[in-house]
Amino acid sequence: MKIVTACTMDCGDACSLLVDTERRTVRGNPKHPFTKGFCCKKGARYFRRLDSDERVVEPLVRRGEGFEPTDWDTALGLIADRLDAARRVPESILHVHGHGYRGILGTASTNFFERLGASTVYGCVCDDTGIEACLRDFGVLNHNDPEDILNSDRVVNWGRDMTRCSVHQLALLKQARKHGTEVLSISPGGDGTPEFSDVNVVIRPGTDRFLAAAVLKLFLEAGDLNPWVLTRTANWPALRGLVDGLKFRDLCAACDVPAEDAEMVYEWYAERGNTATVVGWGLQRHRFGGENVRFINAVAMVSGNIGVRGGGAYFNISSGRNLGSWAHLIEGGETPATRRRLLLQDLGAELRRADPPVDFVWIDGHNVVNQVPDGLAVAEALAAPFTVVVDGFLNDTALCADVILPPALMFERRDVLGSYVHNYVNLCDRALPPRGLARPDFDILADLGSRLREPVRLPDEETCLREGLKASAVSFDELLENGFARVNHPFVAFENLVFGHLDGLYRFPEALHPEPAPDPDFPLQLLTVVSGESLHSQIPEADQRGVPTVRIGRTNPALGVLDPQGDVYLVTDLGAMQVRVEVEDGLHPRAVLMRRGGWMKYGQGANAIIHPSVTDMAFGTAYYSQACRLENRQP
Ligand SMILES: Nc1nc2c(c(=O)[nH]1)NC1C(S)=C(S)[C@@H](COP(=O)(O)OP(=O)(O)OC[C@H]3O[C@@H](n4cnc5c(=O)[nH]c(N)nc54)[C@H](O)[C@@H]3O)O[C@H]1N2
Ligand SMILES: Nc1nc2c(c(=O)[nH]1)N[C@H]1C(S)=C(S)[C@@H](COP(=O)(O)OP(=O)(O)OC[C@H]3O[C@@H](n4cnc5c(=O)[nH]c(N)nc54)[C@H](O)[C@@H]3O)O[C@H]1N2
Ligand SMILES: [Mo]
Repeated sequence: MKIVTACTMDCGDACSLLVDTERRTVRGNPKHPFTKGFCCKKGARYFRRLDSDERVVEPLVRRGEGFEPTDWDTALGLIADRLDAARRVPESILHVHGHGYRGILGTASTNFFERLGASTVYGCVCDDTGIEACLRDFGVLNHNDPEDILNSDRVVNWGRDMTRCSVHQLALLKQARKHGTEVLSISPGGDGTPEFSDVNVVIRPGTDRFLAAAVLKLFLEAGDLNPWVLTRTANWPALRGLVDGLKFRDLCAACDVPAEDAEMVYEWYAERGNTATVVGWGLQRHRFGGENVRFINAVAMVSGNIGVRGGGAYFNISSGRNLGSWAHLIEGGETPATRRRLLLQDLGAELRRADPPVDFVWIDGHNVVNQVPDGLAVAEALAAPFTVVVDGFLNDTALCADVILPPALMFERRDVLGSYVHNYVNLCDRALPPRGLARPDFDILADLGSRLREPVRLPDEETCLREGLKASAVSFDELLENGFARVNHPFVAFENLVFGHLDGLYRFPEALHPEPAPDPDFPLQLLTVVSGESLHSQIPEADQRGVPTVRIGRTNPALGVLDPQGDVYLVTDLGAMQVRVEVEDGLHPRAVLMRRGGWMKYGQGANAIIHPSVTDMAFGTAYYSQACRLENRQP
């Protein structure tokens, strides 16, 4: 049978998919205007995950160092007793939820634990730094329709590796190029951007704000700025004053971009016609990631490319903007006015010092031990509380659990979800029964809630879906029929230069922070970038054997003393791991590139040696500011 469903993985392409349940194949829905009949490798191979021998398909309870299978009644009975005891001090409960699965029903655990008054986490491992930067500039999160890239004369892509993170944006860009759109990409190199770019500019990691400021400097010097654009901004004199006081050569030196290249970027923005700006997620995973995004947005604005067809600045939209909440329909429990919040990026230390202590932890959709910095500290801290992990695989987080509950995975449950790139809402229909004893997260919580001494009752699934769709007036019945629905938003964001701030004006950044000087003991920078093969840590275990690979450029100073063929260790202030080194052209000399997601249990998880540190905005994670070195000697 062929069923129209959708991908619930944390990826902006959010594809509508056709699943053939007999042949166990997946392809893109040809009727979906964004998916256009094809899907990426991680979607196409999803049956490998569903049918994997490694999958957990029955509840497991800890017995000493290992786990024993049990039935749902026993598992949920045990959990309900622990939760009832912990409810006496609601803060002693901690809920940690990632975006391992998305959707309207996917918010169930968040809504459930909010009702219990549980502690939660703050801080972000993904895109909040860039979002906060865009909110400060535009006053609201929005961008042109992704299809508008077809109207661009030029695209300046600041570090988005679409060959891996978004093959559907890549397809649009390729289509645009066929009709003459030119693409310039800026990145530390070693990625897939040359595949779709006419020109590549190599930049020192973390320093895009200086290149953007250099371009602004050239705009100021050229002098023919659009007065209408400037009247639509609240603080142009502040930015002009700041840039006036900076020297073009110093700015180029700060980002290691040759003056000719910075002039070229300026020309791409200054020439006749419209230039779209794409802002990748990588450049906001740095200490001054927010400022990087703000200066890039400022170039798009000053060059007159905001609010116009073929222009715009694409960071992302909110995947929840077309969906509403159903939390108010829950019965029982009481949402408190404030909740205790622990900093996600430093969860190990936060758990250790929590007062009152955390006694009960529920983790779902998040391989938190593997994906947040200093993961080993998180693993260690999870030993004390009673920990429930809802996950289908024995990954680094599940191994810390007292009870592991097997969730139904995508295609085995129903949900509805949006995208952080496009404006379609997709139905993720149930194509298959859950494998083994697995159950949808929503069911698990509904069952658990009804077992509590003071029950917490979830509405039925369809009520939640219908409630969630009210926000965008999408009809549930249309969704059932077509598998997707378009939610209308203006094709061009910020037309007439009206922004989301109360006064309707745009805001420029007013400070440019210097990049911290490199530490002589750790002169390189570790970039743990996405992999095209899988989503984050959702990697088959068989693919994780052996020593992980890092890539460095031919001009990397480590090569002066390093024998790349010998045993090599990647060393940070937090520890060391063995790696294999590949040397290639075009990488910035400071960059050490590693594809993220490998598990610590196989000696692969880089977050074991990445220090907790926050970015300049919204408590994002400065993963890519991690200083490191490579050496042959085991430290
Ligand atoms: N070093 C480093 N680390 C990073 C980053 C980085 O740049 N560098 N960036 C990060 C980014 S961008 C992000 S978004 C985060 C991602 O961090 P995570 O959200 O932890 O991402 P995943 O590794 O995909 O883990 C999701 C988990 O959800 C599980 N899952 C899948 N479907 C379901 C379901 O239906 N129900 C339940 N209960 N579980 C399910 C999967 O099996 C998987 O174990 O990590 C970040 N970590
Ligand atoms: N296949 C696949 N697709 C995914 C995901 C996945 O895990 N696998 N994850 C999804 C999620 S949650 C996210 S957040 C996105 C992430 O998608 P990406 O934007 O690709 O994010 P990153 O992997 O963090 O960033 C990698 C890119 O940023 C560049 N970069 C790093 N530092 C800098 C810098 O300082 N300046 C510039 N100009 N460039 C820099 C790198 O060269 C690389 O090309 O992908 C989504 N899509
Ligand atoms: Mo992310």
